[in-house]
Amino acid sequence: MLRTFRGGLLIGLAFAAAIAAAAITYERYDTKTLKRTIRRGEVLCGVNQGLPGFSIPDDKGNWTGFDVDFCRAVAAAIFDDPKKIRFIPLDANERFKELQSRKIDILSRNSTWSMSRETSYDLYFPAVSYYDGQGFMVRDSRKSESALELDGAKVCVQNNTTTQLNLGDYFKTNNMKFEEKRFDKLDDVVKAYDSGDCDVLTADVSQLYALRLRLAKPGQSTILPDVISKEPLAPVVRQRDDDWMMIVKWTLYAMINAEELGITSANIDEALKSKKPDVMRLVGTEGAYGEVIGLPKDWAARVIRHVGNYGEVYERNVGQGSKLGIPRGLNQLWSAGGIQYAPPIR
Ligand SMILES: N[C@@H](CCC(=O)N[C@@H](CS)C(=O)NCC(=O)O)C(=O)O
Repeated sequence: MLRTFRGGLLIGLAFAAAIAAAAITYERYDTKTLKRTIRRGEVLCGVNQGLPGFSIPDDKGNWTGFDVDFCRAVAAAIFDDPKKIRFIPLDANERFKELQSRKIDILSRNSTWSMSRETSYDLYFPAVSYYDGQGFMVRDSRKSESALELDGAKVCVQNNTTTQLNLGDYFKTNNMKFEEKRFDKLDDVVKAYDSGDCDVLTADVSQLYALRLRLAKPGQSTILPDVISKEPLAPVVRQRDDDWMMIVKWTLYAMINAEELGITSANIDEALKSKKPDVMRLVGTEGAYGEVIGLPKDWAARVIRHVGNYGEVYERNVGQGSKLGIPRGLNQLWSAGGIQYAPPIR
């Protein structure tokens, strides 16, 4: 009798310990980002400290750029107000740790989606916002036409980036030598190239367009046509907060679907009156797709009204009409020759 009682007690204790351990494990993960964001009244968005076209503050501290607009879109979906956001500038080294430690809730900072970044920091890249690749910028006086002519060159690169890793791979694969000049700060990379300490600056091609604008004589440097890597740039969130991840993922997909359906910030009011089923599902006049992810029915209409569709955001910040002038390329919709492809809202 006593033995059965003791046995029961032990099983009970083991159970309690298992439940406590599970609770502690659970605590390690943040599952309440949306709740905290609503309570706080603003989205915490980690961005690049200063990359024209992607994220850059003006003298008054107003941020603009492609990555900035994506966070504004998330704020618009949640609050119907793209200004309910705080931008937190982060360098290449600290970005993933700061997301993991909850200093920010979305990282929208020209970050390449890779397997080890997801696994090492318990992070998740919900969808690709910009298909990029690594390239090289050289001074015209060098008269190089291809990256294969860079044997023996001095190459400037930033630390803690996929860029630095690809650089070594590329020269090794092509049996070429190079002298690597590594810097922690992007400013130092640009300065070293501008002062002639390096022959070549390597970065994601989109960044080369942005960085060229910062040179003393932008007209005297060329971006070579070679693209040596895949750099799928994506927003980043913490793992195991699926509700938050779904909001970030579907905000981007709503913007891409809106472009495909021809809905823009200028015609959103007409779209709200449309009787086309796919338009109605997107803008929320049919179904309750937003509600399932913790948002109101018109979440996507809010995004399109305040920030615009994917193409509008691309063109305004980095497209042919902007200072950067980057052709749409891979980031064109799949239906127009690119690979931007959003699953349907239905
Ligand atoms: N997409 C690459 C490169 C991203 C990156 O951080 N690039 C550097 C320049 S090569 C940058 O933007 N630096 C700005 C800074 O650290 O302030 C990655 O995710 O590692």
